Amino acid sequence: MGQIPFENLAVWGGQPAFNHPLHVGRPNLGSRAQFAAYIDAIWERRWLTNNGPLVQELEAALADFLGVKHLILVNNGTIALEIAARAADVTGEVIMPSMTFPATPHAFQWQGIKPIFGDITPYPHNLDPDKVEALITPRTTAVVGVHLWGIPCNIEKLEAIARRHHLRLLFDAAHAFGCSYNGRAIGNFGDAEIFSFHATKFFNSLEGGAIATNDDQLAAKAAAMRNFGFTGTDHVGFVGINGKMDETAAAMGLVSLASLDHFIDVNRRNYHTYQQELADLPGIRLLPFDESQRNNFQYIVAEINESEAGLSRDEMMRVLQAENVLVRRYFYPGCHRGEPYASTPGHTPLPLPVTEKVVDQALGFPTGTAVSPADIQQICQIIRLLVNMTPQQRQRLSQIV
Ligand code: T4K
Repeated sequence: MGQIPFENLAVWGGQPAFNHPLHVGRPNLGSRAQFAAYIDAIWERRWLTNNGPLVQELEAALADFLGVKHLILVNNGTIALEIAARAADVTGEVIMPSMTFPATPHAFQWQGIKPIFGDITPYPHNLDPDKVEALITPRTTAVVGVHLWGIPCNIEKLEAIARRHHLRLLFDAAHAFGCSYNGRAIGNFGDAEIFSFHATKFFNSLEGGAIATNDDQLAAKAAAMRNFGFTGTDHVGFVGINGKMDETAAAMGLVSLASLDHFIDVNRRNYHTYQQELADLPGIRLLPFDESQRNNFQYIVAEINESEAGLSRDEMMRVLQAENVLVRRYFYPGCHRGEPYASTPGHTPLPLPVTEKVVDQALGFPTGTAVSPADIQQICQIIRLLVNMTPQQRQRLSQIV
């Protein structure tokens, strides 16, 4: 692969390095023929939704895969969080990180439960358990940990806090399907964990999500709540919502499940390629995975330290995007800076210094089955070029991006 001359960077108006966009979150696709066969069968059966046979088949397969007692499929990860919160009787205030996708706080705020943002640790980018207790008030009923980038929270410490203060413990495991903690599959921790199977997740059901729990009572409530609260024909036991997954989504989930190992192998290969290519570059810190555990490697995130790399995360992002490398500043600027949390008091009672730093440094890179090792080598060549700029080149670049 040829070295790209500085003069040829697309920010100066030249041809982008890639003639098609490389996305973060480009969907992984399994067998099209298998999907078509499922669709034919759906047609034949005329059973489209409302706990159809494919939903039941996928539920059983996923519960078995995770070794969890109950897995309740729903139509997306946000609804999974909303239902899990209600089924666990969460009210008042709930402590969670700000460093997450807005779906996490919104799922609670939407039902009048106040998100209280706590800081994260520098690594992993998850709720810092040592800063949780200072946020507990008489109104607190739950802690929500987010396994960001699929890297598990410090579950033991969060469990101890929840036990000590009689709080519910939920995990937003939207990124962590297929990952493990101390050898046990994510999905088995806290009162419940939720997954997202959105198109951009490495394992997708078009749109979709799930609640996983080993608590029989919580599971029964959640299953009823996703279907308007029906606990039997003509009998409504709880307030409910329409959270049902339809048969086409379940078909896609089954197709994705058949290719799960392949998707993880590709993600692992891509991660190792980035690791190898970026290892010696100053100021670029690829977030590591603990390879003694199971990982899905679906989010490739690096922290860009401006003083060491010689350019800021945002400058790097603009150069790469001009090259058609659609890197993302997940999750800039942090939920606490978005509405309604920024302008209603009390959501951020304590400063979030680590979050503030991470939201300014984190950059997500393209991966998945639509990205090849050669693509990654080329992306990393551009990054190398940027990190090795002369002071004059640096100055020129800073005037344009
Ligand atoms: N908790 C956490 C921690 C989450 O990250 C999420 C969702 C949730 C809860 C809620 O789960 P869901 O209710 O969504 O099931 C995307 C996803 O929409 C969202 O599911 C995900 N997290 C989040 C991290 O990423 P955006 O706003 O970044 O999506 P968008 O449209 O910019 O797409 C991302 C990239 O993927 C783009 O470069 C385009 C590409 N793409 C996307 C789609 C949908 C494709 O190439 N093909 C496609 O079909 O939120």
